[in-house]
Amino acid sequence: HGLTTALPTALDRGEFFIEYQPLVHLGDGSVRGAEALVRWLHPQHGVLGPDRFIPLAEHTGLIVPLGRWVLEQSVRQAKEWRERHAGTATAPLRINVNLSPCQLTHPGLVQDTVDILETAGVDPDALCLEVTESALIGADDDLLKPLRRLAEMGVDIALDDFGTGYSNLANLRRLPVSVLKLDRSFTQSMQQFPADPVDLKIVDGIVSLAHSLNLAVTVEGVETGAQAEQLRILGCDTAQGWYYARPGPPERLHELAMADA
Ligand code: G
Ligand code: G
Ligand code: MN
Ligand code: NA
Repeated sequence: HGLTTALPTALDRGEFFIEYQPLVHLGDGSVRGAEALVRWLHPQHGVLGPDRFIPLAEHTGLIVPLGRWVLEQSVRQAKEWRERHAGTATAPLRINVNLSPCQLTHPGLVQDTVDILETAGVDPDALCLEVTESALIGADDDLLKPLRRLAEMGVDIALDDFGTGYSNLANLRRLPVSVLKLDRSFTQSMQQFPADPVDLKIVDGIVSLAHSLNLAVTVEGVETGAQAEQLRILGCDTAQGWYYARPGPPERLHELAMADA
């Protein structure tokens, strides 16, 4: 349909933009960074979320230049926040960027990432690349090699939507990941206070395993204070969700970060 024909030129027409959703330290509530979430301002259909066009971009190969653009914009944005916050009590903000499976197999990934960080003058440890658990299931060494090189440089790799795939937990130690992003479904199970004891035990077990492997745990989809509090008690490190803020423009993220500095 219409999206298919408009997508290939949308990047050149400057129709994509990025919203940023804060990542909050559960221990003290401070903003530590943001996840970059791409949107398409379509001339007829208005703002479209990634679910409407990322699958299409993957199918047509546009995801490679689009993903590179998102990475470049996000890294430059992180640089700007860091400069503005220099000399304040705000922790240096970090930026999370989603990688689609097609980008993982694209040979330019490592060099593009290095170039983008160097050009912007941003430390690799300011960047976290999110890869879904399903993209890494059964991953062979060829697929993991670029991620390993990025991890060695200091880029964090997060396993996104963790717990939705067929997690072979023993497989985790083989992956060059340093962050688990627990899927929203775990957060939803913390709606009641106190949550179902079995759900609490499951999350408790995942957090213990993650920490024993030196992985940080980020929780997604936090919508209430009760969820935040239970996830904090369970030892989760970082949270993201509407309870803190919806995805929004970069200026909003700056304000949220300054508010608790
Ligand atoms: O807010 P939300 O509807 O924006 O995001 C929906 C999904 O789109 C999420 O699973 C997220 O991982 C994905 N997504 C958002 N931005 C990007 C991006 O820049 N690249 C890729 N590959 N996926 C993205
Ligand atoms: O990459 P990923 O699928 O995790 O992207 C995050 C997705 O979750 C985006 O679509 C974002 O808009 C959505 N999201 C972020 N916070 C919340 C929340 O608190 N509740 C719900 N239901 N969705 C959220
Ligand atoms: Mn994500
Ligand atoms: Na996710």
